[in-house]
Amino acid sequence: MNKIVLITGATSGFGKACAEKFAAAGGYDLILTGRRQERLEELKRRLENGNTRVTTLTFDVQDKDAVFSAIASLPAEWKKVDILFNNAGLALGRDYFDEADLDDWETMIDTNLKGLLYVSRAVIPLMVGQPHPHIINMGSVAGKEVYEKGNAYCASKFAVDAISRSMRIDLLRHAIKVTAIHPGAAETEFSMVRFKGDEQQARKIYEGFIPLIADDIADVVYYCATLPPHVCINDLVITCTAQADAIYFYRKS
Ligand code: NDP
Ligand code: 8X3
Repeated sequence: MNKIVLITGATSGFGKACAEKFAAAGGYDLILTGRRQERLEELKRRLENGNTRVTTLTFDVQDKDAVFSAIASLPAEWKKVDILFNNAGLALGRDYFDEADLDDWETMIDTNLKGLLYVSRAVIPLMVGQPHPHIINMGSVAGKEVYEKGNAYCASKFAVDAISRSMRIDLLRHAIKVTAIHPGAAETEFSMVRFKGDEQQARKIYEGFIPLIADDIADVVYYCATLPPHVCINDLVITCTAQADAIYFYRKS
């Protein structure tokens, strides 16, 4: 029987690449979620086949009621989740602490921190009792070290680190594996979102080095998710070779 994987933020970047990876591997049915419904529908059309069933849920992870009612609306045959990939998230702005936009801060905290809490609380009851349940949380190198102008984004990812560690302890009694993955710079829509559509600023982030791509992260998520049941990667930091930590890059001019 196929395992059921629920992916938040499946419309782009890491989440989309993971959906493609699990579908290509076979043996998984996918619950794909995000706000952009047309993208979810396109993915469903593309990935669904004789071996992989796909269902979609459109909701904003910031909206507690929407999260809980979307999960509650799943038909009975989808109410057994084996793998939860808490991936939805974003950065908004890159400004000095004393100049940053308060709305940007609210959105990052509401999405990266509170959204992850809401989705987890809504989905964990569907995981308890599954043979080998696994939660994979998307952190960041920004959740391991702070960098200049990272302020609230870093704080939201430090929180993901703390939540992951706390989940690992509190969910021991349900034998739920908890893995946190912390990537460095990866070229997705992330920087376009962070810089609010400013292509030039977004492109500059990846200038002079080869960044990670979404498929690199999908490979790592898949690897973590397919280890033997008694093996759990707790915490995994991954950067491209040109990045040493959250701050140091080697850029070719
Ligand atoms: P993308 O912008 O390409 O994808 C972000 C995904 O998150 C989209 O599918 C988006 O879907 C979803 N999302 C954002 N806000 C919400 C919301 N309020 N409700 C529901 N879904 C939401 O970025 P990445 O793939 O790069 O980012 C994925 C995760 O990885 C994020 O948590 C990010 O912080 C983290 N990360 C990214 C790194 C990078 O360099 N790219 C490095 C380290 C971590 P939609 O807009 O349709 O709702
Ligand atoms: C995204 C990576 O370095 O832009 O989490 O914070 S970074």
